[in-house]
Amino acid sequence: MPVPASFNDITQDPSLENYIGWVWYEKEVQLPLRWLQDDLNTRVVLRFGSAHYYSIVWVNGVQVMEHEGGHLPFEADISSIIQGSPGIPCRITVALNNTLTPHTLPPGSIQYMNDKTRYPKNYFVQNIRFDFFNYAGIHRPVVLYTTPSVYIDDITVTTTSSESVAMVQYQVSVVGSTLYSLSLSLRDQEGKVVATGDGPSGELKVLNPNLWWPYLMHENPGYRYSLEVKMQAQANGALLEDVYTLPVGIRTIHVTSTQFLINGRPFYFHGVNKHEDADIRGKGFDWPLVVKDFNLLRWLGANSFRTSHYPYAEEIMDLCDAYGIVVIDECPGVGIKMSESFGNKSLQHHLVVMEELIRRDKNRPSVVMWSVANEPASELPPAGYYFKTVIAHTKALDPSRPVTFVTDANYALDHGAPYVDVICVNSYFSWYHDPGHLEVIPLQLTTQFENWYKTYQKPIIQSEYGADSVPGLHSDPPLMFSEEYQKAMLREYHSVFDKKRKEYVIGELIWNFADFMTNQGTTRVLGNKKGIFTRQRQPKSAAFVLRERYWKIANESSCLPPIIKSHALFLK
Ligand code: BDP
Repeated sequence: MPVPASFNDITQDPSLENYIGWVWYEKEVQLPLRWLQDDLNTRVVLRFGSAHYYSIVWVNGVQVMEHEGGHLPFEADISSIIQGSPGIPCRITVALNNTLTPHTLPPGSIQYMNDKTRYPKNYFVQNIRFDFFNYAGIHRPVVLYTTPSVYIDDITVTTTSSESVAMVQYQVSVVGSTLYSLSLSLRDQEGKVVATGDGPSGELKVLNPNLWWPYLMHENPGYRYSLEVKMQAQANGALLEDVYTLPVGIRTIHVTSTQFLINGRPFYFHGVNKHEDADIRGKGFDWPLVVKDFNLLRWLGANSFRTSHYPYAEEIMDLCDAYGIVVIDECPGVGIKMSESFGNKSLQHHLVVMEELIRRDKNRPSVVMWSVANEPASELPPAGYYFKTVIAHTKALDPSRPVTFVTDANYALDHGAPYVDVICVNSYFSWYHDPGHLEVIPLQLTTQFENWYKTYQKPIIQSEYGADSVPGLHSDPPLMFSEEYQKAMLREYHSVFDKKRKEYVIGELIWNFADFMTNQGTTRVLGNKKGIFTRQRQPKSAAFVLRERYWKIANESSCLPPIIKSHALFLK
């Protein structure tokens, strides 16, 4: 089985496609001798970018870690197992289980079909309350890396700025000894040192800072300084040195009752929702696909996306930082519909997942808001305490960013909305409601916005809207599933956005960037077809409508410099 990849679509075996339960991976690697015997001050770490969902890992038969949940990294120090026996290969064994329970994220449940007249013995299905295909496997790269035995474990950076001066606050944690020294230097993109510091926490002052700006808001978006953190320590009679270089974007975020401000300027999200999904590889990380998607985002004039409905690969996030693509970073809290999923066990796990996500992405300038869930049953009474707690925990971990969750509940019944900073609302007028009736959109969408704003006086993002279209299917007048219908639906939504973005609507994210695989069902024709690109990343007619709109919005803002309409991807 290739890694990284989902296992589901790789073989010709139909039972693997929908397999639920344990799968095993195993690989032997030969480690460099110097890791094993020459230098016992070397710490060897085994790291998984992500695996779905519950993982147990052994090295040479010794269990080294277990981890609950996909989409986020986990790692273990394996030095004590491999050191001292040079010459023996390092055997890595992984057991993965993709069974979901009411307390996992996302939640799910196993249902045994006991009617012997209709189902074979022990027949069961896994019920899930989200539509994307539940791919499983080792989805992201697995690496072995080393640090000294005293090492930099974590760095936290936050920034504040005015026009002429910025402050970079840092905190560094070192593990392995209390006797160490730390020195820091911040370099600009020319390599010039602009500030220096020392010690585990402090502040760096940057005069005339180059701010991190979103794509299409500045001629040089995604500006990042390099923060070099150097640690020195004495251990076992040796001088140990660990150096980590962290890209740092200087930018500020503020939310008012009507605006989302980046560096003090109003930011309008004109972007997409995505999925990690492609033919054959499923959710497996794939560089060519990732870079193709960034080219398409730039072509489209999209300045943002939401990581619907789970954290995306770190490599994707790195590109967002570098190109200035603004991210609403969503945890895997999708399909939280059962009342058991609002209990203490689920809540505790949700808090841990937010800790893991924030630890991974907290230093990313592209991440401007956390989303703790998508379309939970937030009208259920326990949702109030549940979201109050998850959101308070998220804010305590990261006071620098606003927090939201994405709702499709009725504005008057939503128990989670009082705790969010920005209202993110999904609606499918003329699709799931009043199918075929495009003419209801203006009234229903206007009412939706006005009800939410009247109740909360918070800015609103239309975090999903869309219609399926089968590429190549045409119909005039527009009928559902044709490319014309998808375009007509977009235009109806856009006319309302254009009125309301003058007031308090601060963004629009199409559902979806590309077609994606789903569970089989009577409303899905080889997957969800709401993409403006096909699953193979070819544009449907709707992509051209959106492209014209996004470039128009980007160019109309009077405070912006002339935008260079470059559609090529220049690797920085
Ligand atoms: C929304 C969900 C999204 C689905 C979409 C759809 O948030 O995950 O794919 O509906 O049905 O409710 O297309």
